[in-house]
Order: sequence, then C-alpha cells, then structure tokens
Amino acid sequence: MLGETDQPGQIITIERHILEEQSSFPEATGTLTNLLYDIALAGKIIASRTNRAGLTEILGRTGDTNIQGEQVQKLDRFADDTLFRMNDHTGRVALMGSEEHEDILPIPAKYPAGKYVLLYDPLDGSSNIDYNICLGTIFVIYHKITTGRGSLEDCLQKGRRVVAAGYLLYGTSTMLVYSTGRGVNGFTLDPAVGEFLLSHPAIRIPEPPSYYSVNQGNQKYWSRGVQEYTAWLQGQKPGVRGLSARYVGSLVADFHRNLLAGGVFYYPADTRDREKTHGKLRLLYEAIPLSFLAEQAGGRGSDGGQNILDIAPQTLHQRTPLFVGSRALVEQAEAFIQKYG
Ligand code: AFP
Repeated sequence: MLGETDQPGQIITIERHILEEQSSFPEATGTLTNLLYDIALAGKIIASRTNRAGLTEILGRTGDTNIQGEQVQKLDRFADDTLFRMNDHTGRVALMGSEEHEDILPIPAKYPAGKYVLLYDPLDGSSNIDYNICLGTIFVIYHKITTGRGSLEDCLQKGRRVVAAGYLLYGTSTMLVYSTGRGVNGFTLDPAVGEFLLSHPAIRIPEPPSYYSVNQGNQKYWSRGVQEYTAWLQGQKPGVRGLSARYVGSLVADFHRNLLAGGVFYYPADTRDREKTHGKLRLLYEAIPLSFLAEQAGGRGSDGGQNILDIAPQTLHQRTPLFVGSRALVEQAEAFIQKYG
C-alpha cells in the first residue's frame, strides 16, 4: 500500500496518491480519479469558507428549514452548492443525492451524465457552526446500475457496493480521509501551498480503544441493551477497564478521533418520539460511508443488529441506529442489544 513503502520525508500529494492507486487498476479510465480530485477541490473551497465563517456575513441561518426539519445555515447551502456545481458538468457523475435535498439531484440536461453516483452530506454538524467547532463533509460513490441518466435505484445500493467513500474534516486543520476499498488514507491540507498532503497513510483503528462517544443526554430514552452496554464501556462491569467519554456532536469529528485513537461512536435508537424509534443519523449519507471507512480500517459499523453495509436501503433519507468504530466494541454493542434488547 502506498505510504508503507515510500521513503520517510517524501511528500505525497493527494493527486499523486490517487493516480498511483489508479495505476494498480489497469482497466481504470481515470474517471474515479478525477471525481475524487473534484471532491478534494470542493473540500478546499468549503474549508476556505468555513475558516472565514466568523468574519463574514455568511455566518447565521438562512431562515429556511431543510427536509429534515432543521434550520438551514448559510454555510450548509454554500457547501451543498459547491459540491453540486463541482460535479454537475464533468461527465463523471450520472446523478447526485444530498442530505439537504428531498429528491435525487439529476445532472442538468445540457451536460453529459457519467457512470458514477455521488451522495453527500455537505456540512455535517452544522448546529456547531456558530460555536467555532469542527464540521465535516461526508461522501460516498457508487457505480450507476440502471440505464440512462440514473434513478433513485442507483442511490439505494447496499454499502457492500461502495466504490469509494470519505470525509473532509474542517478542524484545527482541514483533512481529507478516504478509501477506495484498499485501506484508508488521510491527507492534511497545507494552507501555504493549497495541497492535501499524505499525513496518515494506511490508517488502522488501534487497540486497545480509548474512547466512547455518545450523547448521554438521551440516556433515559435508550433501550435496556444500550444502557447495559454504556455501563460496560464505563467499566461498571467486573473485570472491564472503563473508557473515557468524548462527544463533539459533529459526527465526522467524533468518528475521526475514534478512527485514530480507537473507540466507538454510537447514536442508538431511542424512544423520545415513539413514532420514530430508528435513531437520528441517515443510512445513506452518514452510516454507510463511515461504516465502509471503519471496515477498511479494521473496524465495523452496525445498527445494533446487523452490519450497516448489509442493509438494503429503502428510502433516500432513511434513518438508522449507528454503532461504528473499533470492531470489538461494536460487536459488544450487538451482544448487549441481543441479550437485553
Ligand atoms: P447537525 O448537522 O444538525 O448539527 O447534526 C449533526 C449530526 O447529524 C451528527 O453530526 C452528530 O453526530 C449528531 O447529529 C449529533 O446529534 P445530537 O445533537 O442529537 O447529539
């Protein structure tokens, strides 16, 4: 894998890394390479705007609500537009889906449609915008499986069919972490030269894990299984060393920390709304891409009963409970839920 064999001190740009990965697929046409590069470029543009959020009129809400019933913030809209416009005319993508839009986003008729499907959560953690806390963009790419210019069916593919997935983290520095199914690599944006440089080659979730991440304010709404699991994570069961809790409330930030330090993020189903006992997070835009990355780094993603990557999505904005991170910790969640419900 790239990064393992390279000389220390060698500078590997994301462009070089993506191209070198492509060269191990003789049948590759370069389309995916360019699509990933377009996403990296969109990430740079979004990062430059998030960094200035407190300084410009962009900070604040538009006053609209999105289809999830959340207030739309200007930065969300900017990130959403940037990702769409960066990919609508290239001939690489057949259609897109965004967490911010109710329906699929076809490529405008004046542009050619390509062979890939791109789904994204443009600015995850947006309720943190006003507080200068990390935000992220999550993306996932599939092959188009229908004929013509694509349809909803192309978006509702199982996570087992992911071609590539990743995220951008807008934190103390901007990072891009992605996988094409050959391990996970992380790149840090050098703002001086405007390039993503390979900083975290061949990421594996380390053992033993250090953290658990959950919104404990919801504890009273959790099932017995999730309560028992949390007590186990805290070391309240005999013979178990407790983990530290860390929770940002921006999924990308929480996931990223656990990817590098070892740990589990979970957002379980809860009974706050008895009509909606399937958790908060979206299967297509959040759970599948991050579970794919976790698995590529030696971890696992689960809804508490089955592997997230084995779920057949039914709707574009389907929600799911999510347990993701270190494999052993996710398997323990499944065991507790199976035992106690
Ligand atoms: P926002 O984009 O509305 O801030 O939601 C963020 C998010 O989808 C995900 O990034 C967090 O992990 C999770 O929701 C936080 O939810 P709680 O605020 O309920 O803990």
